[in-house]
Amino acid sequence: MFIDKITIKIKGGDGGNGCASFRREKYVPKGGPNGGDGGKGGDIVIEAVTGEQSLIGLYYKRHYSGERGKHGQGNDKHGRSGKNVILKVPAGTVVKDIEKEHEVVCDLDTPGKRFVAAHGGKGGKGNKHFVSSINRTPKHCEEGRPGEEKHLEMELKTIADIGLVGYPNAGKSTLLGSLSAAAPKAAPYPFTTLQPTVGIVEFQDFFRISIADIPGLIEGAHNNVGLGHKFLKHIERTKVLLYVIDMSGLDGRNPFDDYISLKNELEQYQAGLSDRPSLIAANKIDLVQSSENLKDFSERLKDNIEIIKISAIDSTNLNMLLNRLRKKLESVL
Ligand SMILES: Nc1nc2c(ncn2[C@@H]2O[C@H](COP(=O)(O)OP(=O)(O)OP(=O)(O)O)[C@@H](O)[C@H]2O)c(=O)[nH]1
Ligand SMILES: [Mg+2]
Repeated sequence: MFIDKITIKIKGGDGGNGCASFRREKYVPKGGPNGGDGGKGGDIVIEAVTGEQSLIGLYYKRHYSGERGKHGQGNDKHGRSGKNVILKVPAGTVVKDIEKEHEVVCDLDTPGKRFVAAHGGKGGKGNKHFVSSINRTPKHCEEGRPGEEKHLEMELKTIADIGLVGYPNAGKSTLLGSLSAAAPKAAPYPFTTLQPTVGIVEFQDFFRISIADIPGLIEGAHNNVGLGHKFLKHIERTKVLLYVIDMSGLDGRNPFDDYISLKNELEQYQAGLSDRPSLIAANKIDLVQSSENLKDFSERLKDNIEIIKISAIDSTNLNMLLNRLRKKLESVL
């Protein structure tokens, strides 16, 4: 199951209570107060990690509490602090506070980034802190403070260098499979891909690019036709778009119309998205129908955008495609 949006409730651990006690020892009259402080409650920490591509890890359990701080004890013994709880989420998760009108609290956009989402409460002070010139035997001590409580929404917006955009069956997953070690499912029917997948390509000089494959888009996606718009958030944060166009037209559509309506869908989703640096992969060039269609496509294309003809299945021109993608990416880094 792929989960890219969930809400959770979290609470930092309560602080432990301070202690009121007095030193009682043989031959030490009026030993004075010696109540220890309570320990601090555990924090709830949210951390971005690699290797996760979904929020499924938080799907079944939605409430988290930090451990309570231990109470202070006599003999100046401080209570131990409560343990922190660390929630691991995929890099790219945006955390919002539901009670503050969905204000963004943290964008965990890089692996390793972490933040304290709910602080544990402070421990209460023991009675020895309340000694004064007029009160040498304070019986007062503090209670621990309660931990912070938050109601959070977490939304995963994949972060990748390149986003693949295309109609169902255009060959996006086949392409990602041929380019990278990722093994996304590819099959001759539309909507094979139901969740985004990120693959990594490493060049000989160890330069790496990440490529996100998302479910196919069709005209009207912004009105929730097909799988709708909801996956477009996973290309929103890519730097370069690669339109993957099926040049064979065997699915009964004209490749140029496909390109125009894809651009239109992107624009409907977010104004300006279709202006992002882009390339076109004219796919399925191994099929006979493709050459004629590509000619027609190139003639009608008015945008200043480079077309690279490829066959994802035969790996034709994929090195050239990768080099062009890299150049494009380096021009925006
Ligand atoms: N002849 C030919 N077939 C291809 C090529 N690339 C992909 N295909 C075939 O096209 C079909 C669809 O490929 P997918 O990679 O699943 O397409 P997709 O764009 O990921 O489709 P969705 O996930 O449904 O959006 C599969 O049967 C592939 O084998 C190609 O270069 N040439
Ligand atoms: Mg696919």
